[in-house]
Amino acid sequence: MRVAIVGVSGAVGQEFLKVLAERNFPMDELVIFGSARSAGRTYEFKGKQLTVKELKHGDDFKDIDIALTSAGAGISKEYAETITKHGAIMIDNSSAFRYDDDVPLVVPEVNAEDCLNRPRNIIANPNCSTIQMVVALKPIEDLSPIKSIHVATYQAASGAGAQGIAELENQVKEVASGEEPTISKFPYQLAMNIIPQIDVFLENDYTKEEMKMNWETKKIMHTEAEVSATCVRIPVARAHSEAIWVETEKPLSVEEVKAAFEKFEGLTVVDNPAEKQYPMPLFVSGKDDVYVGRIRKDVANPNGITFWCVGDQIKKGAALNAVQIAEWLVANGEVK
Ligand code: 2RA
Repeated sequence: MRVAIVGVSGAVGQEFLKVLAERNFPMDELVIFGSARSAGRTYEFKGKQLTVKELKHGDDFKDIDIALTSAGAGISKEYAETITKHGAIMIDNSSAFRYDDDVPLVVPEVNAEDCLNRPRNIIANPNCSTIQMVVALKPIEDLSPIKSIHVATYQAASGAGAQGIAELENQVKEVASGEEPTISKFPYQLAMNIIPQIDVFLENDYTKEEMKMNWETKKIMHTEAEVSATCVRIPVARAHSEAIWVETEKPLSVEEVKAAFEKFEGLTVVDNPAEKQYPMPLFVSGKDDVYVGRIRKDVANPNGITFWCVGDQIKKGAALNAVQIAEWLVANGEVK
């Protein structure tokens, strides 16, 4: 088993290294690729130094079984053929192929079997804000079909990559010392502020990030239920939070939803209002599971349940989900 990481120097690329090591992913060799700029750098993996190879067209993927790619949609589109032409399965973290009918979009806890139908040998990793939401929606859908979803997100700086986290950290220092904050990745100062815009605005006045939550949820959950999202960037380093309102066909009790959450693989329930216990990004950062809490009946809707959901954006929102897809492929004999 030979695994490749493409885009190893980015925030998600670095997390691939950590997650593969943490989970002791079964492989004989790991090959790491990056841009011309990062070629030659070395990164440690399980006590060994690996050197970044420059990503080029050619036959470097000839003996690769699984390629975990996170170098942006442009690079994914340009190199998909190079990566997959000898049989490697490309698990792509970018938005390049998410909406293509012949590319499955997968969150293993929800729709792992969709991996089996991959005519181009590409599997897409969904957007981070969608991944954590569908992990929480699936056990509800299993109790009663979901009719509609409303969500307000509180998204961390890490969604804009390593440079996003660095920009927030710099701004915090700049603001604290009375300097003018440096703005580059985000449309406005993020420190001491929140920004109700992630990605560009579309014709319907939702942002692309908001509509991704709609399009991707439908594809992953095989549902027609609409998702109406408001996505907001907040000054937190690396875990996204979401307030979610779900309307189901039949009314559900808090107890049955909580029990379903507790049984569901990949979810951890922290919900004890009396002791002020609920998930928060500070404590969920670095964790594998998606955390849920504040579970209650929606007072504005007899068929509604509302709850709070927090997930590490770089882990379950990106690197971990991709590695879990790879693990599923191995466990199900899909990697020759
Ligand atoms: C963000 N969801 O948080 C995006 C990253 N894919 O900016």
